[in-house]
Amino acid sequence: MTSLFEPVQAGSLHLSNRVVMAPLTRNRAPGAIPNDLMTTYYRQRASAGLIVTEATAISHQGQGYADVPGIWSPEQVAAWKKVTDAVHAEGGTIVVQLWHVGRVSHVDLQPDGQAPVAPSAIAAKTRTVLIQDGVPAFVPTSEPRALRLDELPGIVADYRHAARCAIEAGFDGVEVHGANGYLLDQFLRSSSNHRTDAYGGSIENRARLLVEVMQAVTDAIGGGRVGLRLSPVTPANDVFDDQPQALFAHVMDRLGPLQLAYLHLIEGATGGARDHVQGDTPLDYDALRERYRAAGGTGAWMVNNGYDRPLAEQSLARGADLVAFGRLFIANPDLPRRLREGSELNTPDRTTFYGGAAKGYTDYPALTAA
Ligand code: 8OZ
Repeated sequence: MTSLFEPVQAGSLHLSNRVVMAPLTRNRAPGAIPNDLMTTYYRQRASAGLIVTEATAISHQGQGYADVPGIWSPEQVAAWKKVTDAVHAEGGTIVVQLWHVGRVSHVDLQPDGQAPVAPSAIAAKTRTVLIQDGVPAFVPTSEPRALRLDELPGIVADYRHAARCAIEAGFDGVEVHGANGYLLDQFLRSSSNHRTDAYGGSIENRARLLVEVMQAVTDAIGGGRVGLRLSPVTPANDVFDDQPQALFAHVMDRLGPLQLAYLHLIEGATGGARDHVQGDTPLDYDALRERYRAAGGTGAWMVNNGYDRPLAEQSLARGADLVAFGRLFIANPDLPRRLREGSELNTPDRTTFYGGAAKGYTDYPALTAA
């Protein structure tokens, strides 16, 4: 039986174990630039088989929350280089999650206070975080405008540019954020995409932008260094689709040939019920994996959402290759060791998840030696 603590190859990435640190938004990068505190935080977690960084904006337009980092400028690349060097010095592997929030933004976070962009001019019934008078404030997202057809090549180019920046910054690869109701997911799902051009309507059309982005990023840095996160039935950020099985089966068909490093599936509602149902039937994730394999997909299969060790082992036995842990990694910098030894786990403190400084970020204790 495969163990969580065995090495695995994911495309070009050689991972020392199967315990992945999930992407976690922490809002501690003022000015969208990584800093020394973040370097410490990631270094502390380098024993993960793979670290996926917090969601990181590919452009100013892709920003949707206060104090999240970006990866499009030379200054950001130089700052991320300190993070990747620190993780590599500890023997870790790290990819950056490439993010465009689409409509999940606020005019205060956008270039020149413009409206956020989306497939269609439909507001998300969701909130984002601004920093007002130094404190985080949850505010409704702004009304978006629909992207023009002639703007879509620029979006693809922004992903390509960010992927190149990632390699320059020393990352081992990238994970494209195709989940949780952000831009690429807004294009995929029928509730947020009412376009009547080649990027809306049929499943094939709604998947077009995602496929173009994956092709561009893969061409730029090699498929073996590229992962993708999907959340086929999540209601996060107000997205819905009535035929998720068919939609994501088509996505699997298109991803198979790209020879990606991995696919990262959030099962159910993000951070919520694993058996959340959206659309016609409960989603069959095993069928999606089989479809991906049938399409020639050789990437590792990563699962996420509310995992503990027993559930992770069950999932490996069913065919998963990697398991991503979120909240447990916030509170346990040495999570792989704790899972392996069956040690007690520190409890994450929700009040310090988003924003702030070292408290609830770099001050969770690791076990002492031996
Ligand atoms: C929590 C808060 C803000 C953003 C996601 C990037 O859901 C996020 C996110 C999570 O993928």
